[in-house]
Amino acid sequence: MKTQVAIIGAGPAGLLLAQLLTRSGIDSIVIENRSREYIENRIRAGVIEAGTVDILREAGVAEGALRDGIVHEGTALRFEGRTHRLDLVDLVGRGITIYPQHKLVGDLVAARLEAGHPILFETPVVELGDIASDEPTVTIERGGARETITCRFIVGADGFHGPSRQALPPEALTVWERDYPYKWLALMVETPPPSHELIYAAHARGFTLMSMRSPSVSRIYVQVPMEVDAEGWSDDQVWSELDLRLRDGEPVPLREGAITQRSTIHLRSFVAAPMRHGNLFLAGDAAHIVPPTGAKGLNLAAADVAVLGDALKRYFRHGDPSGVDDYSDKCLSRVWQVQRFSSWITHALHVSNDPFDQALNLASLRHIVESRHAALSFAENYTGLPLN
Ligand code: RFL
Ligand code: PHB
Repeated sequence: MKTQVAIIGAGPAGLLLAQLLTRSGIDSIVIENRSREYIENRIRAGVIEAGTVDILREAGVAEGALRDGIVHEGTALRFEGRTHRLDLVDLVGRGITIYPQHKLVGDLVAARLEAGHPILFETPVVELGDIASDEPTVTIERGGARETITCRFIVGADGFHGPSRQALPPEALTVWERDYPYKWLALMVETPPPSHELIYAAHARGFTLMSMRSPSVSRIYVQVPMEVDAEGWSDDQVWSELDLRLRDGEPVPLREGAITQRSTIHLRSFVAAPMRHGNLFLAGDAAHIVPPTGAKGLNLAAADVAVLGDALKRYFRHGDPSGVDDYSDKCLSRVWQVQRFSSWITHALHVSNDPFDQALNLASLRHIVESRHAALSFAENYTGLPLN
């Protein structure tokens, strides 16, 4: 098989890039380890930035998000028993949209298949070859046999655990990592969200995030001790803990409902640079991870591929290599801004064992609700920094 761009991974990064390339008349093959059913049901992110909606629009795949997405003009920070609403639209002229990542993945898969372009599902990439050459290769495994795809560029959009980053010589890569001493229990709950917008609640017992997937389904993240696994707390324990965290001062009116899905999330920051080596590009979680507190992972993946899509268009259509040469630096400068925000908001909302740090955390939350300048900075980052 031969193509212009071999894309490893049918997550948001790989599928959106493929769509942008198709719109520019560039041929690609998307290779995905998992089944279509699996990726269309994998529960992950829920918040998309206004800038990400613009990228979806440009790619011709915004219909679902515009039709079924829930637009939020504000968001709330809760601490010391009070819920403080921040009017994002008033502050920076844009809000955020709640649209489940797996639905977006479904939209992208449908758009690609309807246009007659293939996705090789249930096909693991087992090797990347000749990445320094102008004809790099991707080896896949199908039906027990190995096949090779030859291309001009490989894009590793295969997430944090994929093989692409590992294909770089170790000496070519610099890695920055931080594991946070925090763990979340992520729940899908059949209960109406207690507020029509999100609530980020800091409490001495731990952090809680009240998000949603629809008017009748809440997505709730509860900070739990590191040793608690997905089934570690009974439903009763979950509800009594939520009650303790949300009832003091001005209580959050949360009704109990059936917990239909549980998982746990470790909070981590990670950056690998550069995001290009030879003719292999890394995009999305393959190159960077942010703790989910700031709702940025999916949006960073979309920003990467918007830059890469444009760069590849200039390369293939006009023979101009400047975009592909700038790709890594351009993305990384924004990635570090997003790391800064995600790391800061993670610290600010979680309880620290160090009393001095804990007092600083409360001071930074108070600063946001007391100073319009601080609120503006929060809103600018939370709703998404510009691409350029
Ligand atoms: P993905 O989505 O992990 O996709 C990578 C794909 O590559 C495939 N793959 C392979 N394919 C072929 N051969 C191989 N050898 C392969 N190895 C792997 C995988 O099967 C997979 O399909 O990476 P991508 O595209 O970079 O997208 C990144 C986002 O998925 C991620 O950043 C977000 O989900 C993070 N995130 C959030 N981001 C937001 O912007 N807003 C949010 O509200 C938000 N909430 C979240 C989140 C992540 C969460 N979890 C579970 C980590 C909430 C959660 C709970
Ligand atoms: C989600 O709904 O999954 C979500 C919302 C806000 C965040 C993180 C995740 O900050």
